[in-house]
Amino acid sequence: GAVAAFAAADLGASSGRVVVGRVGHMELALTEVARFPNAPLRLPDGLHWNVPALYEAVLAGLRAAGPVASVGIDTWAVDYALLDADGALLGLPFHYRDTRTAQVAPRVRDEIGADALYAVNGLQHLPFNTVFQLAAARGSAALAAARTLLLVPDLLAHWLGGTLGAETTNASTTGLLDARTGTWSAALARRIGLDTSVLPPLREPGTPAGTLLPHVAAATGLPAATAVTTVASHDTASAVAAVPATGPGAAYISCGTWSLAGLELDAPVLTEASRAANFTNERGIDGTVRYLRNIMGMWLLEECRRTWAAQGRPVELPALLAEAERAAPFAALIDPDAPELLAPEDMPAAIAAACVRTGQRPPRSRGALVRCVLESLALAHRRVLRLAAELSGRDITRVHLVGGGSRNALLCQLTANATGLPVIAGPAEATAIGNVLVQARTRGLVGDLADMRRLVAATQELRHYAPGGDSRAWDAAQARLFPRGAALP
Ligand code: LFR
Repeated sequence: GAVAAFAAADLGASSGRVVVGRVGHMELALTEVARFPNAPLRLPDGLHWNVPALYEAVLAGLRAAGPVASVGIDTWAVDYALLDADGALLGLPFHYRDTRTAQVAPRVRDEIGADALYAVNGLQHLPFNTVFQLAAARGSAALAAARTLLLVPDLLAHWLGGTLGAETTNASTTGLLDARTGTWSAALARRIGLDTSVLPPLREPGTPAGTLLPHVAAATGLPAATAVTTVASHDTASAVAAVPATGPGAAYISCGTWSLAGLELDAPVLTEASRAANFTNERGIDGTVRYLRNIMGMWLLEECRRTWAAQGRPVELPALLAEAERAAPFAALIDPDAPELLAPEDMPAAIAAACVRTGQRPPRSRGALVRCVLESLALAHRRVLRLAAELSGRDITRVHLVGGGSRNALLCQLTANATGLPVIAGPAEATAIGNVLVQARTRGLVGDLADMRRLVAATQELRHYAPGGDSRAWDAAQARLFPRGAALP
């Protein structure tokens, strides 16, 4: 049968990679050809993404990839670039962890009305949603000069293939997309003073986005006829597309920098209860809804390691996890979503302070601290999945944990124990796989979403974790950490 190769450029908040995926009948094989760091850049006006450096790394990755039928780009969500009337980049995009939106977001939410906002965009309130970033930028010179707003993967696709568009899964994270119709909400854009003409036409995953510009072909050694394909450009949407779920009852946790825990639905849930529980309705491929909540995720652990390394006390992950496994259970628990953990200078100190603030003794070793983080994440997974089931009226019988966190056996087991559900871990590279499969589908190499998932299930190595441990101890821990249940902090 036919086999073809596709390049997926997948950029996460801390690293990027270029992966080549070969897809054929019952065949899906991935090779990572490049991996590079994505370090935020602090400039006098705030925290930014170094997008030219990322673009350069993508070009180098494509050179290493060799001949492919097409290229697809996905990245984290919400962050945007502005282009002026000449198509030139108006400064580096802000990083979503920049603190300038902290005051603006609640103000804008209250001005518009939290319920009015949710009724239109169906989004979890996060201070960095694009709508709040744009409200913070209101009146700025860059916004005044802007003719086009591009989300980060759309910017990179523009630089590769020359086309302009807003891919829908990622556009759904801006807060400016109507959750029911899937079209830009001009009314909401005007509410924050945004000239709606900067919003590019929407485009669906699986649609063409041109072919490589001549200088891109020259820089990568690829033929100029190589296609650029619009994929599910929000990394989480690509990851969810590659969840190897077959049949009903499956929930997912896309676990990387963030843990995105929830369900795939046919229609958004826009009820008051859903809003109060701060659930998001993001768009998936083929008109699906990603009904989920952001949980702070492996960021907590990675930031601890970064801080320790900067203090001259680096520690390898396997050693750290082994220590955490030996540490006493339920010694200290934190709410992973506490706002002060979004971007602290010193994560171990911030976690210790969170323990003190809640009347607990801070962990006294690194292993104990990591145990606290992982148990707290497992409890947050449990709470969010139970809420998702309740708010959507769906039953959950098993949990698919995909992304880099699926390599963390302790986190997988703790999540199984906390939820009382079997956890099926993997693939770790779900995002790149989802990116590749959407490209393969446009070439007819794989069928619908269910076919894509069957292919992942049949070809990728998955690990199963049965729930164990003392379920009453988890119930008690849950009551201790989240005494108000679904209520917001
Ligand atoms: C995960 C992710 C989340 C989004 C966050 C910020 O990588 O894309 O889905 O909420 O990053 O963009």
